[in-house]
Amino acid sequence: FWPLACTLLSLSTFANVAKADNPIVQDIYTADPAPVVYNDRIYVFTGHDNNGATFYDMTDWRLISSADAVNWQHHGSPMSLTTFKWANANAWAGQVIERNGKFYYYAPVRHSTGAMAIGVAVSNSITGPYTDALGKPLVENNEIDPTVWIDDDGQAYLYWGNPGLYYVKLNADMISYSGGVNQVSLTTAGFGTRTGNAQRPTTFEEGPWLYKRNGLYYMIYAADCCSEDIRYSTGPTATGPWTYRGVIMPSQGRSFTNHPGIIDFKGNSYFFYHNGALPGGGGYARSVAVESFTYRSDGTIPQIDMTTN
Ligand code: FUB
Repeated sequence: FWPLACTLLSLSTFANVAKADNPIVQDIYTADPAPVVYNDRIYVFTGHDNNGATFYDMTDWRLISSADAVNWQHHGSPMSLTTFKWANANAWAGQVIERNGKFYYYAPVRHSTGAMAIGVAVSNSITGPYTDALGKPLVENNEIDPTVWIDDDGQAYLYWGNPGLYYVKLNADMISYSGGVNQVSLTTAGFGTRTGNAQRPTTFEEGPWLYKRNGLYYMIYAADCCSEDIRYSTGPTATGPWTYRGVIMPSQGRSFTNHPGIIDFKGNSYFFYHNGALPGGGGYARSVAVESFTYRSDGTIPQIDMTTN
């Protein structure tokens, strides 16, 4: 591994948003950031766009970490498509969570039968290597983009989706669930109104990111494809009901997708996303970036613009 120096710059035109030196990985294309705080470090799991790709023909995931959100250490590849013997393509947007000293990596891949499915891999170390926990999909309904959250009462939730939004209540073992698959009713009150797409009347597209902060549950997501922006909804419980809150990051830059991840770390809040900012960048050559921001006093999130460079 080697460190990549990034420098926080002065406040931007938005008084509560600070700019970092982006993208935070500059030697390869990365996408779909999933940050997690562990042992006083931010670990960011990412997808990996291959050079010259003309689709999301991704074959491994990458991991970087930082103690200060400025200097990033590269950890290589903690997991690849070959981890899931039953999968044959599409190492897409995953997320890792720790429970009782083990790390669980939820990732969407294409089952060799043809449908997208979500696998779960496990490791004793956050940096991996991760091994398939089940030898088969955890859930399979041809949808993607898992996000995982453990509530204060110990109940873990796994959401995922495009074009729907679904969740299961994970058991304490984190590799099974009870109660079946639940589909969230995508109402315009909950997820905003999209125009010009009769099949998708709300703005929700994909890439959900669930968390709780100061008693409020947040569902952040890529919206209004294509090009995507990032929007969010909030609710009083991990299963809603959800209230639409608006746009966080407008559609900007050369990637027509975006994918959110939000954490608090050492007194600051960080918004991770991707764009096409590296040379040669675009829809299938994306780059992970980060902006720090401050929640408003009512818990709402200000508009955050991409670093343009
Ligand atoms: O990286 C492949 C797909 O593109 C992800 O699953 C989506 O969220 C979009 O970013």
